Amino acid sequence: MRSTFALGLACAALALGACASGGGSRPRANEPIRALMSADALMFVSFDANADLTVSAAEIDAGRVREFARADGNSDGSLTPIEFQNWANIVLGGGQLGPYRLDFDRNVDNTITREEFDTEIRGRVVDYDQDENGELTRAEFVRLVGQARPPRRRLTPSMPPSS
Ligand SMILES: [Ca+2]
Ligand SMILES: [Ca+2]
Ligand SMILES: [Ca+2]
Ligand SMILES: [Ca+2]
Repeated sequence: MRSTFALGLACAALALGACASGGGSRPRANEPIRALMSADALMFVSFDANADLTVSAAEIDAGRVREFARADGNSDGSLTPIEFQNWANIVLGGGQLGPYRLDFDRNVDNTITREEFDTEIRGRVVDYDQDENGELTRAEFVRLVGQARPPRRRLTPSMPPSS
């Protein structure tokens, strides 16, 4: 699922420069550098409460709690598809870019539990945190086209073991 997500991003908005149709791998002079950003970067950047341009582990924890509360419109502790969509519209700039609902709802029961939400956010932090210092800097959100790092394997405790 995440590989198709990354492929989709290659041509999605927020890519810097046009998504060339040629697909040539060698950049030419004057060709804009193409980079990928996922809409979750918009959210993570907003977590930087003290505006030091680094999102610390504590800021990530606080932001995760805040965003779940924001998304959970009826405060029942889980997110329906409509609640998720409303949240994505305002926090992720609409539903066109990822992360998508099923990135969170790993057991596909149409409910995003708090655990599923936390697991996905934590996993995304790990994916971004290139230097593994637990903090996110802006450079860590940018991946050049063709150099996207494969997502690391992560534990998804809410998923049943695959048979
Ligand atoms: Ca900060
Ligand atoms: Ca709810
Ligand atoms: Ca679920
Ligand atoms: Ca880092």
